[in-house]
Amino acid sequence: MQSILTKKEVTQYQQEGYVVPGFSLPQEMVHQLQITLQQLIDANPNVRPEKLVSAHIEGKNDDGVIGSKKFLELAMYPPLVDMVSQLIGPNLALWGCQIFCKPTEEGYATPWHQDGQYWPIRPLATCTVWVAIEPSLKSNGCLRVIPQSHQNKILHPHLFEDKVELTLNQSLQKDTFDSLKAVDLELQPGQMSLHDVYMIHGADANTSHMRRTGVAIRYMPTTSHFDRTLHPAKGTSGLNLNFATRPLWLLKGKDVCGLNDFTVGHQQKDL
Ligand SMILES: O=C(O)CCC(=O)C(=O)O
Repeated sequence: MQSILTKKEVTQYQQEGYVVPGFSLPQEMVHQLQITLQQLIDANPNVRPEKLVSAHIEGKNDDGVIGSKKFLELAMYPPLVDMVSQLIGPNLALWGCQIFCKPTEEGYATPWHQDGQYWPIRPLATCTVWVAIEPSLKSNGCLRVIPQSHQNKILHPHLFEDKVELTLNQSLQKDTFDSLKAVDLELQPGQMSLHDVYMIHGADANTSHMRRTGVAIRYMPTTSHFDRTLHPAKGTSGLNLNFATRPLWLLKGKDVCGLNDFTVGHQQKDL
């Protein structure tokens, strides 16, 4: 089978910490996801649309969201799994999926951060596929990355940001990176970016008249352990996260570390 990512794209991810591949979702699939997105928002009137954690788990999940298996189907879509496998290896688990939908005019900002500092994965490893369901542009708060910031595999100190209007209450100290180096990842619906767990990234608030939505799908190599006993950000992320009962799906290969539990959280939630 032909690989989805070109050699150049794989190298770009390894060297820069992110890539926007030439591959994008078929238009009909994007259209269906836009319908599902609206259903998800309507089903969760009390959850901020930037914080729709575990949107892929059908029914009410332990992160407080009523999710849809349509997002699980997206996470399992073979071209996505193949791309991630090209980047982090043949043994893959799906462990998370969050919708970041920033409404018009008052969509929350995402502070500069590294994902790894609030995730219970050891050794720390994850590739996120961020799929645009709506246009994600400079004008409505697209994802911004600091190229090469993943290279030393260092988690820099994060501060607790005590503000409501943020997608995440963890923010990198300003002197740990140069924000002038930021690259805007502008995407049209169906396009996607992939980023490494150590990558410094963030996004401006959406003050425009155009809603901005991405689905962030989290995949880890099974050489790593999703350790349910860890609480890295000690409840200060501002997200409702319940890692203790978060279901994992083995999508490809085997559980190399032998420590991951693929049964927890699956009761009545399988496809
Ligand atoms: O979409 C956003 O604003 C933030 C996304 C993000 O931080 C992530 O996917 O890790």
